[in-house]
Amino acid sequence: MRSSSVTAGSVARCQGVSNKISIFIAMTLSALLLGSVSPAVAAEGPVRVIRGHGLEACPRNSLCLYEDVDYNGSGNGRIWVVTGSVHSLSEYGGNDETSSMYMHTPENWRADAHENRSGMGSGDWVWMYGGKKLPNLRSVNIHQSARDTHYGPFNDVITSVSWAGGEA
Ligand SMILES: [Ca+2]
Repeated sequence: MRSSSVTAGSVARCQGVSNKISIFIAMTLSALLLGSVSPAVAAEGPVRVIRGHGLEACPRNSLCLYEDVDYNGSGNGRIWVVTGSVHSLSEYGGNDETSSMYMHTPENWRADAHENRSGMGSGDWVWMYGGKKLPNLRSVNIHQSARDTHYGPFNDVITSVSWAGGEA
């Protein structure tokens, strides 16, 4: 009688423990799924928007488009972190906003920031290479193309990015 009640108690305890383990596993799995799915989706897009200032705010292997001059100064302005070609920054609230840029990549990486939609056959662009810094697009006048449509400062005109990237 005594031994059977002990056995029953042990079984009950074991079931309790196994239930707790099941719940723990379920919670861990959902945490892992949530944790892995969200960043993976975000990483697939060519642009993500962060806030901050300074060159150090720009993640490695990306082109950073700052909404204000001097890499947003000391403010908490928007930074469009570009890691691939983007046809229109307006999808990310970033059309005609960029006032300074930093290409935080290895030296041999390339990207072009266009005043119009890339591939539309018109407009000027700024050629960026790894390490290139442009603190103030108000003082940048660029006429690299025979099809220039813009003759003023290159401030607040960038619409798209053609990303060539490179080997890390
Ligand atoms: Ca701006």
